[in-house]
Amino acid sequence: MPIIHRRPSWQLPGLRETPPDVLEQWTKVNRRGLLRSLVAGGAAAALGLSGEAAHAAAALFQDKKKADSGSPFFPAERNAEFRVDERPLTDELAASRFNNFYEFSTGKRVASLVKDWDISGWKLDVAGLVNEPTTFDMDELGKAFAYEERLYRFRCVETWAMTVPWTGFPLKKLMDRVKPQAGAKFVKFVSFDHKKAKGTRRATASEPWPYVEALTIEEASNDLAMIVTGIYGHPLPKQHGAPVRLIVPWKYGFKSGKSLARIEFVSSRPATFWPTIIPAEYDFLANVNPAKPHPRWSQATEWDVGTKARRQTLPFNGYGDLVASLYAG
Ligand SMILES: Nc1nc2c(c(=O)[nH]1)N[C@H]1C(S)=C(S)[C@@H](COP(=O)(O)O)O[C@H]1N2
Ligand SMILES: [Mo]
Repeated sequence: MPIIHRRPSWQLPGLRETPPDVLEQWTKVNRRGLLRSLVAGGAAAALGLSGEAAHAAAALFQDKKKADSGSPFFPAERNAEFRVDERPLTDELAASRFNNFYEFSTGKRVASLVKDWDISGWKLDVAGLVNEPTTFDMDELGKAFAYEERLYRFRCVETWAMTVPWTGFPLKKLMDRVKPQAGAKFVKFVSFDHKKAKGTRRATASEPWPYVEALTIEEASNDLAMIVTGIYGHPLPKQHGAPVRLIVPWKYGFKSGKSLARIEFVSSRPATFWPTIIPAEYDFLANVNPAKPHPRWSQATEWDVGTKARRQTLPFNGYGDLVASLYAG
């Protein structure tokens, strides 16, 4: 059975953007089990696919195949409260081929560098000033929290943006479970040990690994802040921060730490990765704000990694209704 029939069409935005002729050919190839030859290029020519289209179809199919075998927790039901009406969904393949993940690269082609990175047996520690510190493996996480899917805007400080469906659950639900103590004022998100991103790049001495980000306890309690284990209806591909990451959609993307090893409740504001390296350029709050230029570029507009179209940047990335009150003081 062709995999495109196994899910409702809204869960396959990448496919919807794929030209129908390419999709049709891809489906045929998949059905006949000829994908390997397609990748090798021989069949692509025979089928009349351009090299680029064949490559794109093959890459997307590979991602989906891995994901499909992945997890009993996917796909999760879409939470219809989180609508994004003014812009299109970003093409899945485009989003998964343009990533920031400094443990692996200072460039965007992370997808090709994560192949040998083994994330099996991953554990997430939730610790610090909480009454019930807990370590979750990914199976326990899925059993402990009902996953839902939310369509969110996502905006990098570098001006690129995307609109993608994330799967996971509100951070607040994790907090309710581990029970932060009165002294917990900040939540610290610690990514995996960067030395495990082997064979990729040499870190410079100025980089304060591991990657650390943090929120105030009030920000962390906001319903929008999400612990994310999936994207486009399947488990996160490694380049998107598998197997578990944070998503804070009203802040610039660097606040949304990837591949988390530890979430820690602390009493004072932790030093975080980018503000430590370049304090003049990256502040702790990092709320999306078109009126506040980065010292080296304007933030008034942004461009979509799928369509490349430019549009106005929205204050709080379009989430002002839900979060502006956090910053009233
Ligand atoms: N551990 C870690 N988390 C990280 C980063 C990183 O380099 N390392 N980059 C951040 C930045 S700058 C952005 S824009 C987003 C990118 O997420 P994406 O590649 O899934 O779109 O991840 C954020 N989280
Ligand atoms: Mo970013």
